[in-house]
Amino acid sequence: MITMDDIIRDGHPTLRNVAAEVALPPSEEDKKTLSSLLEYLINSQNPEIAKKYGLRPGIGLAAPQINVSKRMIAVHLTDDKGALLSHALFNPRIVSHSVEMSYLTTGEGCLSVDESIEGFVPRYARVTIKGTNLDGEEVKLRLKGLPAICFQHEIDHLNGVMFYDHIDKNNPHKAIEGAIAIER
Ligand code: K1U
Ligand code: NI
Repeated sequence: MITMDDIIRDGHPTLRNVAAEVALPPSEEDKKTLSSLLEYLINSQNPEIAKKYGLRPGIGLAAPQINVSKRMIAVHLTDDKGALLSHALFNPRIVSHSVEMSYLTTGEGCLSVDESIEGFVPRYARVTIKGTNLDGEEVKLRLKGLPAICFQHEIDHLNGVMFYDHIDKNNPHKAIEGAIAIER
């Protein structure tokens, strides 16, 4: 199982690399890696397991964060209607997005960044994502709200981009014109 010792931190060069496409059908090793990303999220959201192993709770995780520079991500969260959204994807991509933007009023965190970095992170308000799941099926997801933001944060990791790259350095809490403010 993945623990915080396996998660590389800001400054590690892998976090700035563009990750490689996963050859499909995936190898058993790639499937194991992707399953372990999702398993981390599930474990980290279980208070007893998180305490026992010192896991920081997460709603998303990308393979580069465990020093595997391949295009794989997992997301595990409940949406604003209380529905569980749990996905592990190979080669996820944004196939379309809104012009409208959104941001979390509390900003974003990252399991690879130990300190808190304040500021608004502009994200597309709505995205359509395509990718391949652990059963080898192509999935298409239409997302908004926190799930849309979380997928964009994870896909950024595959491209060597960190959430704070998007924050206005001179004015981190500058209003994002026309964007939807999401409270959580
Ligand atoms: O990719 C990562 O480093 C994980 C990160 C993902 C993320 C955070 C904020 C916005 C978008 C994506 C986290 O999961 S940080 C922890 C977190 O946000 C959270 C954890 C438990 C419950 C609710 C939120
Ligand atoms: Ni992150």
